Amino acid sequence: MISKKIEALLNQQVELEASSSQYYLAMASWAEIKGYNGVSKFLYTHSDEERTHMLKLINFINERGGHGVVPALKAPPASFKGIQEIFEQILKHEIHVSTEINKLVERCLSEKDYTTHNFLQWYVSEQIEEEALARNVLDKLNLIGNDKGGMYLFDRDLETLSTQQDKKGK
Ligand code: OFO
Repeated sequence: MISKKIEALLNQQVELEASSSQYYLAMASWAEIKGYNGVSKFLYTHSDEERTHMLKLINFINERGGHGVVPALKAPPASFKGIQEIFEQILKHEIHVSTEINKLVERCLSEKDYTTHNFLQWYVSEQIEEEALARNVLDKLNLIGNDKGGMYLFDRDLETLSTQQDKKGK
């Protein structure tokens, strides 16, 4: 059984994962209409992953005697300045998500809720990966600069990356 406080905090995390999914979905759709097929595929996959993160939380809350609540969400932005800006926003967003996960972990320790603490370890590792991935993509974009040919190859690379993510089946 989880405490009311932990249940509320986990539900806040449900909302954050759901809004991450919507955010990346908006980015994917924008990239698609701008002709960045690889980037958009990568972002669609990323959006799906975030939905999985949300579902995992809902299922856990329910298993532990709470109620995973489906949240109302604010609309994400519809357009973006460019690909660089998108990945900068992703990195910023993921750093924020990591901070929230860490707060939750701390709270579990102070309440001696070791079961939820254990469950959250998956998210702790996932955040390390997500931040590293965003940094890695930004490094590539910085190398490319304004080179159009480089951007074409980058877009193709991201398509491959999204297929790998798909296979990982998160
Ligand atoms: Fe759910 O990992 Fe990103 O936000």
